[in-house]
Amino acid sequence: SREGGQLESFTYLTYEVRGDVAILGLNRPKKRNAISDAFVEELATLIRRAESEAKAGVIHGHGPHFCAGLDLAEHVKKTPFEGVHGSRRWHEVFGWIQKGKLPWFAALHGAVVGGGLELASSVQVRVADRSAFFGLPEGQRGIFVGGGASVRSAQLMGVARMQDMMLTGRTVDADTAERWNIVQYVVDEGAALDKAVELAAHAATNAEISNYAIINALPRIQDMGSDDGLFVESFIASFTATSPEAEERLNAFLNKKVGKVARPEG
Ligand code: 1HE
Repeated sequence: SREGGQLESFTYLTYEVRGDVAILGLNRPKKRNAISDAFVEELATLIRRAESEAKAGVIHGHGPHFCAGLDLAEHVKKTPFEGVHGSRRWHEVFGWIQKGKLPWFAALHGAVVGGGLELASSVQVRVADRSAFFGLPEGQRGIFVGGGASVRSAQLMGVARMQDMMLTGRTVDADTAERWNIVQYVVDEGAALDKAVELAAHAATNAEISNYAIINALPRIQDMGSDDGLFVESFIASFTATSPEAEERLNAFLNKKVGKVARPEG
């Protein structure tokens, strides 16, 4: 069995599969997990690997922070056109997280800033511990967001809050981030990874086709007009409901072989 699978260390990341959950650890703690081009390529490889070996994924950071964003040392050496390609590659790879095969969960602590917030904005569910803080310092660095924040982070928190963060350098703590819809869970310091793995393990037990629709249809439907969105919803609803797996799962419920919907905890 894959229970307690082996932790593998690569140059920038660690990789482990626990049960049906792949766990990717950003592991460049001396540079606060700053993301270079080579880092993005290793992330790309491990996302693809996770898709073939697991049913859900978790991303977390080793060391004192989740992620300090773009590797600024590398950024200064680029031509404008190389910069465009670099940003487009972030979009492509983060796009595999946002609209790929697996549901992804982020466990956040310490700094979640710049490109780190962009990476966190790509997953479906974010868990922050109380040490987490969020910021978009691009304005002070003379740059702009390039890893998808204009779309994904803005959709989470709204444009006004994002402009406040970018213009004034405002950083927000975990509780404010929850209020602002940047994260969905706030837990005690040090508890984010376990919580994210627990949530991912649950998501891994959903029907794969339902997860695929949740991951891929919902963000696309948000980009459509309401009438188009509802039309597409009906086709996805029917396609999933008539699958053999749905029949099995629906019968299991009707025959009282599986649990009911649980009341919320606490
Ligand atoms: C880095 C980076 C980095 C740290 N690129 N090297 N991101 C930022 O503007 C955030 C910049 N970083 C920070 O504000 C702080 O490092 C932190 C608040 C995240 C952490 O502070 P701390 O005190 O724990 O660490 P530190 O001492 O500042 O950093 C340790 C080392 O990491 C140090 O290098 P050293 O050689 O002196 O040991 C730092 O220079 C290095 N380091 N962050 C390169 N980001 C696709 S577009 C996305 C646009 C962006 O992401 S812009 C935001 C970039």
